[in-house]
Amino acid sequence: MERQSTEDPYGHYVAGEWTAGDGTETFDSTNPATGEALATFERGTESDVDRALEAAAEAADEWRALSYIDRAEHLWDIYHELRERTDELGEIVTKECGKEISEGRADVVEAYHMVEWAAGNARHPHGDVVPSEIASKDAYMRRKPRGVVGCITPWNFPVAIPFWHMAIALVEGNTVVWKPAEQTPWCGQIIAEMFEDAGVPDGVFNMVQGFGDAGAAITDDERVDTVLFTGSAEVGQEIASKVGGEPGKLAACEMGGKNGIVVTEEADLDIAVHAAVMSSFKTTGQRCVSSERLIVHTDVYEEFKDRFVDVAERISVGDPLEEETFMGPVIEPDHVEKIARHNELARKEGAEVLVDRFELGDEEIPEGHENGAATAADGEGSDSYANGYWVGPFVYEMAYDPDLRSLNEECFGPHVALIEYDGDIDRALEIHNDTPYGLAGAIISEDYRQINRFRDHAELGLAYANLPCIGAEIQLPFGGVKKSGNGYPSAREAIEAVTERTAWTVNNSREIE
Ligand code: TXE
Repeated sequence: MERQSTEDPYGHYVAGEWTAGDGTETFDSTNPATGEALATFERGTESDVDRALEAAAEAADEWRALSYIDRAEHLWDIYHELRERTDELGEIVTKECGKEISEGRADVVEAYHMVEWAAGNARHPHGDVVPSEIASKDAYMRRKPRGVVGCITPWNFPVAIPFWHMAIALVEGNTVVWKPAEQTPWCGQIIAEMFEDAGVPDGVFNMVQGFGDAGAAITDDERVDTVLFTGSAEVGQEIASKVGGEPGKLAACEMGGKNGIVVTEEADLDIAVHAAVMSSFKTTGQRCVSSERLIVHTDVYEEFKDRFVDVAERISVGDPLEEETFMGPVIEPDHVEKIARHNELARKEGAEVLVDRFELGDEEIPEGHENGAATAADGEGSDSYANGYWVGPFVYEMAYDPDLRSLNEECFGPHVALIEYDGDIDRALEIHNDTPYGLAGAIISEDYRQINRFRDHAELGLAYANLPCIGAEIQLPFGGVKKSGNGYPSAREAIEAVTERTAWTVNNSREIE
């Protein structure tokens, strides 16, 4: 059923139609900078998911029968739309998830880069020709789509991550049922409109809005062949064990981290401070690759500390729509509380607090704002930002102890520990690797021997040298080890999760074996 009036909630996109679904509940998308509702959405139920899966299963045969290149044509239309609407969609990302505006646009840019990669890949070789043991035989590895792919995505990259999952799944010939994060349904709505405008055949792409129960209805259903998930370690672990435990089903999950940056004794401290600031505070610390542990050699510790603290004290927190803002708000009130709990835990465990701007005090108020409230000069009214979800940097030093929860549990906010180490790179690696996670990390060093040792022994999926630990290029694998994930729900490696391999051997002679 089409939305009848602008008062109606936005619905789900199933089998090529907009539908209000069966649910009786709705939910709002909220601007984290103001606390204001942006739009209202239907909350998907199990039966809404059921219809979406039915549509995806029915559309699967026709979609896989198309050539790679025909499937990619639809994605190219979406690529052009994402490019043309980057500013508009980037602003919606910022309004809905609070990341500052250049990051909002970057989220869309990353999405079209992924679509470009996936659609371009349609013209590249798929599979392998391998030598046969017998001269008269040809031996190949061929790929086939797995069928229906369920995609579950988080709020912190509300446009890029859905395309990490879906662009590859679709070009490889699968149909998709997607549930956007409940915090960013507006981005979900616009992406679904793009699929509609691109004329993607009915049932090939389906979107159900909703919460974790709708997500679980997707992952638990037997019609789903592969689940691609990005989100928390808890949910990812649950999905990986449920789905991964079933024969014939696959899950590729990418979760969070407790990422570290190692600064060695001869590091260039300009690079080190820049890398630490970008990695700890960009996206207000809400990236899976954000660093929450800075492991610094004793020879440079004091100087690094002074310089890092100086920036953390001055960094601008404010209106994410302003280009000069460095940190916007965090996603929701629960997240403010979660960060407060982590700050408190660090204190209880003996942290020496160096910067505490959790509650923005009068002297720390970003220009143009008062207690997080926009001033009249912003043209937004005097208190439109008063109800936003604001927190500032929290920096502490902590003597390393493997049992400290604060050095092991992900906060997902601008919360960062400085840990001093004495000794060689192996001591730094011992501290670095001592977390249950293994997603991303960096080394800042001028010594290639230390850099190479870090590359080879840091327990990570993404490793950087003399760079912030902040993102990845889409043509590289994106995923982690240990509690950070199993598999790679993006780029080239995601092809493994969304295709089956057939070992295909052909006898070219008339010999009977
Ligand atoms: O994640 P969830 P949340 C971490 C970060 C953050 C914490 C919680 O520490 O504070 O996770 O964030 C859907 N079956 N990261 O609550 O709950 C859910 O509806 C199937 C790191 O956002 O994992 C949403 O669409 N699906 C991360 C998606 O899973 C379920 C980014 C993510 O939600 C489900 C985000 C279930 N049982 C958070 N329960 C990163 N890797 O960057 C929830 N969902």
